[in-house]
Amino acid sequence: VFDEVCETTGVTLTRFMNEVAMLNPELRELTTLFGAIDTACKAMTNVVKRSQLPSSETLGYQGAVNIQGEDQKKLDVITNDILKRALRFTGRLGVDLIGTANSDNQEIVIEEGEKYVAVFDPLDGSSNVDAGIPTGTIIGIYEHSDNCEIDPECIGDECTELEAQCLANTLQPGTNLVAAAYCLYSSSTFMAITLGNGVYMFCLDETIGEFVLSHANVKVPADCNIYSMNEANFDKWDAPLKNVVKGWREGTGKSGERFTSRYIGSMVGDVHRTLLYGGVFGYPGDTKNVNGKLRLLYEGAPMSFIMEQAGGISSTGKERVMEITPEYVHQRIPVVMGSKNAVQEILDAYAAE
Ligand code: P6P
Repeated sequence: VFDEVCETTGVTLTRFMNEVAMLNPELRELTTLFGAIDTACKAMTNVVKRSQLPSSETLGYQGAVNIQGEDQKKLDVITNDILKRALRFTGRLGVDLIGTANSDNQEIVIEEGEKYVAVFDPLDGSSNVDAGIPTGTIIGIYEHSDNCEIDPECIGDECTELEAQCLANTLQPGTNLVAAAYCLYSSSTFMAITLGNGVYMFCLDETIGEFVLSHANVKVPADCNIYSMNEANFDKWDAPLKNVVKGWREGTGKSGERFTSRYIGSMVGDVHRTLLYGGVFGYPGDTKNVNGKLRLLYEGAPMSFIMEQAGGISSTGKERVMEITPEYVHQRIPVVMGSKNAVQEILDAYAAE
């Protein structure tokens, strides 16, 4: 189905989604959501690229901290609002839009009876944006597991318990994802999507204001000698991982070749490069942070869905990331993902310990 759509060049995201919906009527509601994501990513790339201009209103910090205690940047809040507004007005969402930029009293939007719930990280890697380093938006879309009976007007504490019930509709494993996407704000603006039938990448052509198909049915190379991790944590990693990375550095690993290290410190950029060039991106657990740093629900699971759909592997080192059910919205998870033969070296090392 998707290959038929991709036979010609110059396929825009809009046309791609319309043709997918024509060929798969059951995906029609889902493709409507991507119209909103398309618009939101165009708006966000503009905001991000203009954010460093002296005249920009988006410089600096909001003066608050998010639920992880990280300083909130004005850009975090603005991109969160852009995405929520775009998704909300599709009328296709059933529960809340869990953005990391919110504080813990998450605003809940209920459109009864609709089919989907979106989780997202509106501007992942935002601490890099002041240096012009790539950042991105990560989105996961689940089917609404059951209707949340909650008063949309509720505020403050009385929501807390109800909110937990509502959020339970988002506490689903990655295997329940029906779609995932990321937007990458870099030298080009990319959008990568999967609806469970391969990964399709689109590049923003600013002369026409459209995302144009650039890579159809992406397949991550099975082998590639690149590893992408924050090596400042090396001494705190597990022994199996340390041994594999040492082998890669010395050229004594399975491939017998020396690996090179590439790390942007922005997940969307590192994963995008891994999808196209191959290699292994990871944020493993360590003695200080046993679950690493990446959040399962709106970083680990959606990016794992995309990586697996491209023929890669995504694991905690011991189990498939997509099979883990979050216990709470901001749960963190160790992740190693990428070229299946290289990631398999890590999995074999853990299995042998
Ligand atoms: P470190 C960004 O804050 C982020 O969540 C990911 O985008 C990125 O991969 C990771 O943290 C970088 O963390 O500790 O290497 O700076």
